[in-house]
Amino acid sequence: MTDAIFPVSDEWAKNALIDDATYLEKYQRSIDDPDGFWREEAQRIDWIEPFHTVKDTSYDKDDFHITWFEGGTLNIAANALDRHLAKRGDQIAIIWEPDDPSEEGRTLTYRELHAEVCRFANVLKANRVNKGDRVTIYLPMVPEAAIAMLACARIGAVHSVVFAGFSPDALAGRIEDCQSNIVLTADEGLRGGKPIPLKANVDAACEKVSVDTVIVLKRTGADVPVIAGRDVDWAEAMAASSEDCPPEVMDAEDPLFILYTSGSTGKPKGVLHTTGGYAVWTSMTQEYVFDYQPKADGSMPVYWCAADVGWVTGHSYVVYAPLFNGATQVMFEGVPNYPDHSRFWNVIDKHQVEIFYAAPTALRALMREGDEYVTKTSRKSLRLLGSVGEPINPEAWDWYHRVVGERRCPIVDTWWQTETGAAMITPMPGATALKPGSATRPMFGVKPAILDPEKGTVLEGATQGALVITDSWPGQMRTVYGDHERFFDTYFSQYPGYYFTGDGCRRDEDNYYWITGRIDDVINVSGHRMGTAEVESALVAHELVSEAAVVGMPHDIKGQGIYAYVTTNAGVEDSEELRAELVKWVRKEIGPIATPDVLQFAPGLPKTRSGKIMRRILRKIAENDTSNLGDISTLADPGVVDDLVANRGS
Ligand code: 6R9
Repeated sequence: MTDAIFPVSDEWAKNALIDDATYLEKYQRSIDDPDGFWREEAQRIDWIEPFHTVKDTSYDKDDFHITWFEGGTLNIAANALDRHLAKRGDQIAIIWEPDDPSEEGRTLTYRELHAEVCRFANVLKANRVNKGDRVTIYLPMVPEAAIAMLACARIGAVHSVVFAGFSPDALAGRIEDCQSNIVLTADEGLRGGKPIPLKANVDAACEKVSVDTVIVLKRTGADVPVIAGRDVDWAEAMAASSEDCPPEVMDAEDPLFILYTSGSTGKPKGVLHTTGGYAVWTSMTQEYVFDYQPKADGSMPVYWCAADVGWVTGHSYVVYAPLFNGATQVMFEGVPNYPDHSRFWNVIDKHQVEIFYAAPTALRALMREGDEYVTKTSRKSLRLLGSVGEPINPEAWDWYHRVVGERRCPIVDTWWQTETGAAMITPMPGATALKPGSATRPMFGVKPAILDPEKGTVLEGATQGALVITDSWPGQMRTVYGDHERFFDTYFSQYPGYYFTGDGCRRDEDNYYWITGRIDDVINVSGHRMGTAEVESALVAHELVSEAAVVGMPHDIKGQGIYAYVTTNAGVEDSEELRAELVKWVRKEIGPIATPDVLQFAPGLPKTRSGKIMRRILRKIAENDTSNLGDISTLADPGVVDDLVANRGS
């Protein structure tokens, strides 16, 4: 199965923007002459002032800097909206599909979206938001989430979108870290028919951090308390606001957004992206990866990226790149299994979606329910499928290809990260022969290398090791908000001169790349990153817990699950009640995605004499691979291992 190769079909090779020869030629040029290549690609964006320097970057510690398109000025919202008005004013930009299919959806043309964004930009201004201020967005998947993000970009405010599934504590931490004075939220969210108490969560977060303003959108109409002097009604503010809002002139390197992501140390990092490079990079990748071009009749194919705006995929491939490229896209509020397991495919039929982009975890969950939920729908409109968030196992790839796409739709398995802004290693449908489970070849301008993880030396040819990127690309993150040193330390110190991705990778004889998963202390749960340290610090924050160690474990649906080893305080009785309470505690501290799948009480953890927890052993036990635990002679107390194996949880 893993040796299978799916060549590009004649039809795709003929009609796609990029065929194989073009890919090879363009890729080579992007590496040999980055300045020339990017100068040309940058013309896809409307600049107010042209840039004078394409690229000025160095990963050296003493001269560390990353600058793209210096001297250039632009506005992101104007690129997403204003410039389309003449030609596409009446074209639909967003088709909003609500959680409940019996509820009426909404469509917004480019003209309508532009008007809403301008109006909301004025609402922000009226609430004292200035250029450079941070705006926290805690909204469900409704058009207002995109409107809010674009409104920030229009006035030069920096948005920080917090996934609406995060807990009040996680929200408070993010508000505090970026010193945001304003939160945009809704009364409630709706997912799979269940209300999510967003406003109540914001109120709870605001008991820990104070903000001046909370703008509240009515989504369900639930009765939520209004705090006088702080809370503002979204619709009322919009009604009182003008549609006239000239876009702010932004420098190429002005911040666009902060998005928090988990790393291998405790606190989530505020990944900061800037304006010019991000615009060029996301727009270019969306066009080539999804072959996004007008159809024969001049209309744009309907595109659907099923990611939530709370994640980077929702930033780059729902809000920004599709709008830069004049797309018509579906924005989906719901979940794949509500009202039943056909929902994705019904939405595809309803809106005649041609390009569909989703995460392996959702596909695996649907695959388990049987083919009938798929085969009873038409899906005739589909031409291209995408995958993102984690390695797609060959079984899920095969199902996606054979059952969902009826063998006629290529699958673009796009490897990238919050930090990279957009797709880095990915097929292009007209250019790349596919191998199930491989993200295939690098995007233009991306120079991957594989290093020996221990020695840091470059490994050539078919090999396996740590994946690094050799040079900068325009959409690279620019800093960790408020902690530039942490930016350097996290990504550039381990292997000097390289950007270290944190991922392991194999390269085969055809120079195809196969991502093998994280090699740092990050777990990928359903495509969402969880730092083991984050879950550990939540656990030890409980008064009965003295120590915790968290590792990933294989999980059929989620890809990886969370396995927690917990040592309780002396004298505490380990019980099922306590286990349930600790699981609930983690959900409350971080959010449901951090829910431990297994929580094992451990009287002791395997530690070296210097006190370092040997995670390698804990991983093996979690994976139920206990026949060969490797060398445990350096443990301070090898006896603890027997106990852990004997009491392995499941
Ligand atoms: C876009 C996004 C990044 C991590 C990344 C890697 C994993 C993402 C993947 C993939 C294999 C793919 N990952 N896409 N692994 N194949 N196509 O997911 O960003 O949430 O920051 O996660 O996800 O481990 O390092 P982010």
